[in-house]
Amino acid sequence: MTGAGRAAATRPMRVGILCYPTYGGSGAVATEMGRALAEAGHTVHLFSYASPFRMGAAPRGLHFHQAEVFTYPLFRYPSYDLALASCVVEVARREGLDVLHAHYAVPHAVSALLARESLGEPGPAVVTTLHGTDVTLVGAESSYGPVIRWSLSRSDAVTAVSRHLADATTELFAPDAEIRVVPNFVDTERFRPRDGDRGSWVADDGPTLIHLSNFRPVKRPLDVVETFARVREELPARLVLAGEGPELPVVRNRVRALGLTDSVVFAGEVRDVPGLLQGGDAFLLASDSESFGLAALEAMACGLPVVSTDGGGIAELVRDGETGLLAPTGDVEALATACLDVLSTPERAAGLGEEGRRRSESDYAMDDVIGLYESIYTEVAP
Ligand code: GMT
Repeated sequence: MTGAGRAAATRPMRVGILCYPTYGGSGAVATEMGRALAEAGHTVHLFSYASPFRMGAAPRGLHFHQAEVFTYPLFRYPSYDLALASCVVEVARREGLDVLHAHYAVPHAVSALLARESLGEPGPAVVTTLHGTDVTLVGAESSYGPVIRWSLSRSDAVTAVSRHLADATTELFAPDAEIRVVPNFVDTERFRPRDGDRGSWVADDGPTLIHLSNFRPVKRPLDVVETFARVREELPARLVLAGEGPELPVVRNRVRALGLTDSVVFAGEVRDVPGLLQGGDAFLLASDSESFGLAALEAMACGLPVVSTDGGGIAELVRDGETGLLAPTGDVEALATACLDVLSTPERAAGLGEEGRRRSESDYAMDDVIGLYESIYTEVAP
């Protein structure tokens, strides 16, 4: 069953979701949650600095609010955190909110807590979902650590998208809060194996590898290109690079330098992600670390075998030899061998892809995971 038409598992609630609007997993999860909750009969207010990239046409019950940052000559660093908190307060006073759900701790958990404090008792409950670099990079390597720890301790519930991330958070922050694991989810009705037409990404003369990311350094997109260069020595394959991000210019240069221009497609920020994935034969991820790897789950739901590095929580999702093949981070030779294995053996690819699809339905179905969040909301909301 998809979110459309699904009945709320709990009493209808008024939920505020704070998230990033940009191309990336946490914004995608938050927006799709908002849609699913609204379709189930809850009233959802989505807060961000721009309309989230997966927003589309909002269903009844889903409202978007843009936090406007106030600038003044004295402010060298205008505060988005305050703008967001103020926007939430204004909507909560007007509409009433039972729960504030912060996706990505920085600054959303802090803004949600500030809004609650401003609203006074009883105020909405605050649920914080950790997605990855809010803990592993921003939290660990910046000066924000003490404030992140405080925000986790003051949230009514804290969730992490994988066991690995929950453990890393406990180790780094020792927060005064239980961290529950609630994995990401996929809409298995929309993300499903192709049923015939493979779309326009397909190579006529060989298999297609897909990579989808926000091209940040943590994704190691140059390793994707280096892996593909080795694959290309053996097979007339094509690589589709979907997404935008800071590393893209370097990636383009490397593709040119390796003479791969004719076999690499730069697809940009693709809206039809299921359509993109359905056109591929395997999905490739070379990240330093992924707390979860949402794009890999979406690929699994579309029946693609996943070839990935094994850093972070990815091995919880991609089972080596069952739903994909894993290699150590940075080992482009091993990644290329794994790609060649799946691309040149269709039966092997089909077996891994079928098991990936099955696991996406059994362990990561949207309704089941949204149901987990609904029970957390009822547990903590006043
Ligand atoms: O943490 C980030 O880099 C940003 C975030 C995002 O917005 O894309 O990605 C993280 O959250 C996703 C959704 O939960 C996970 O699928 C990604 O694995 C995770 N990224 C990293 O851990 C690098």
